[in-house]
Amino acid sequence: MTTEDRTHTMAQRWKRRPEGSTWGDYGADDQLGRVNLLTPQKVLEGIREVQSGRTFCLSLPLDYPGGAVLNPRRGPPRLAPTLQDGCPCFNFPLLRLDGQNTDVLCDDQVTLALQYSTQWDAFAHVGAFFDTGDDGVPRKVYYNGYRAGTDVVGPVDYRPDGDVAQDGPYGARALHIANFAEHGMQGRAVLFDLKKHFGLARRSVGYDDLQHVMEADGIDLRPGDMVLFRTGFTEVLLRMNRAPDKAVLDATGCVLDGRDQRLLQWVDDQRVAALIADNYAVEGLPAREALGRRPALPLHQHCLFKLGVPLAELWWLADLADWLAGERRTAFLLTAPPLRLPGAVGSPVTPIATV
Ligand code: UVW
Repeated sequence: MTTEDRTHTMAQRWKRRPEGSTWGDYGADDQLGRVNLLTPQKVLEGIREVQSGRTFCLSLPLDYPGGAVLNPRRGPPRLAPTLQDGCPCFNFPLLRLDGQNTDVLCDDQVTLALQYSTQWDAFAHVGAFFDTGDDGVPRKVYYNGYRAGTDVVGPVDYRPDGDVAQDGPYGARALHIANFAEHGMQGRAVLFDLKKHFGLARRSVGYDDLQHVMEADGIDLRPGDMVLFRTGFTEVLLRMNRAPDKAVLDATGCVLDGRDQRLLQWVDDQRVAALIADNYAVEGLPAREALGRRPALPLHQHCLFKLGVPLAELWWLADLADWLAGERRTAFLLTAPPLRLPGAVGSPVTPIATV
């Protein structure tokens, strides 16, 4: 693409970008944001952190949390056999197809809320109203000015003067999760053990707290690192055995304070490639009260909409965090590709930490 083409495309999508955003910094049509910092050099940096070759699975079983308590929109996965000529293909004797066959076959499918359990958020997960045209008209847009309705398409165009049905196919045509899969979510990562420092009671964590943990644990945070926060949330959740107690969970573990401007600036200044937590939403929801028009999900808006920093939630970090603490280490190689599922705005993930 020539410079002229880029300018043209950028001019079409936005004239004005949100203050403090990275829009355009990685190219007019960029869909990766700070994931661009996961370069081959960053992968090598991650590999240089590997000393023992031991691996840790950082996923919950995907049928956790159980029920639809954390988010009523998201129910547990439903597995079912595929059908072979109308018959459930589970323990299906292939001799039904040919009397000489000796095979027995199982084949299944799943209905899965993509953000039910251990997950990545794509940039198309959270957008905002913003005056990209610099003409006083707020438009529904996503990272780098990609638009609701053309780039991110749902069945309904929600307008102030009435809802209008839209034609499919539905899904994100830009900023979908497959972008991260294709790039490869691999590189150097560091872990902040908030549970170790602040305990298991609910606590809103801001910039000062993160500075304290960095200094206390000697965390060597570098540009392009993926940053993980262990809060202990999924440890309490796992013990609930798929019957989560919302009142207990609402009082459990640290959450980032998305209204702390110094914390938001820190995420930008440190040039992190991703923010990952073992809790639900990474940030505290509902967020602290704030006057006037403001995002309900301030950290989501800062990361997914402005900076292009992916968020990840409900990871299983206990085993890794305990091992790292025992070794007085905080850095490791993280390999965490989402599903290469075009159109999706989130994805389950089975991340592997290699130490
Ligand atoms: C919300 O809808 C709050 O989503 P997330 O799982 O990213 O917190």
